[in-house]
Amino acid sequence: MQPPLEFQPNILAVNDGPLQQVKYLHQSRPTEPLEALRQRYEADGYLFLKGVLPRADVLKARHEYFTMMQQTGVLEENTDPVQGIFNQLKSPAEFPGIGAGGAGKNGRPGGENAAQFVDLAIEAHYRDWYAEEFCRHPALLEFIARFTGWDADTLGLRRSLLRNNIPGTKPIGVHYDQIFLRHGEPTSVTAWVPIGDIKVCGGGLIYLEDGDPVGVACEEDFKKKANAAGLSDDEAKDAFNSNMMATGLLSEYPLEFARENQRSWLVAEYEAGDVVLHKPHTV
Ligand SMILES: O=C(O)CCC(=O)C(=O)O
Ligand SMILES: [Fe+2]
Repeated sequence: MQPPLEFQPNILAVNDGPLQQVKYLHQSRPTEPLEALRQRYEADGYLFLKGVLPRADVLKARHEYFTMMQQTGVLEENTDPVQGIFNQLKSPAEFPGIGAGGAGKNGRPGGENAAQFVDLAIEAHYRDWYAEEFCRHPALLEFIARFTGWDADTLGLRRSLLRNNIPGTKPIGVHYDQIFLRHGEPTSVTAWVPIGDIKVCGGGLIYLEDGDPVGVACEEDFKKKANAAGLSDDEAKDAFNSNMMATGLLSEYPLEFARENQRSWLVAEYEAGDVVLHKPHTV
């Protein structure tokens, strides 16, 4: 187990080393026939859709976010907030990403120096430009309603995370989302939405190739262990139960995890307006 790497801007690396053997996510268009899109989602465990949201609407959310965070000194001086350029004169330790395991259980990482940044980053989740306009964007809801066939019954879960890692901070580790949603049936769809353009090395989400069966097998394993240990139903549903890691993660070491499961990590360059949908057990 290695300590986290020094951040190098043009190297695609995870917690335990540079990623070799990466592959790219398959791209889809929201205008393709729904049946083809559904089949691809089932087969791959994800659907990477180009241009679902109007670019201007995504950049508006980005502008609002960075305008709000500017007072913490996170941005390089005399730059436009929408660019989101990190102030290299500052220590990254002052700006820990929310829920990246700093204090476990999506706690408040980083101590006193980081308090203002973390408090504002949490506050951002409750602002209308995020909770209403961005998370409930009509183009997203409309696509999901058609894609799933849920139509008018489509509901947005209130739990949503505005991930905010700056260069070199700790990302969330290897996981599938159902681990955090285990009180419900595994029928939800996650939409992962980049709030801006992200280069391949820029920290966008990476997926395990054919990861859904791996997540399903992990969940089965958790269930077996819970039974064997005599946990009650309620205890077994807790994402942080005694058989799991304190953070609810499968691993902090993506290279090792991919090797053990004999799969590659899938990466992509993302643009504002893109959306990736994925299944509840997709890793
Ligand atoms: O904490 C949660 O509810 C979900 C976190 C998560 O799945 C993520 O950030 O990718
Ligand atoms: Fe997730």
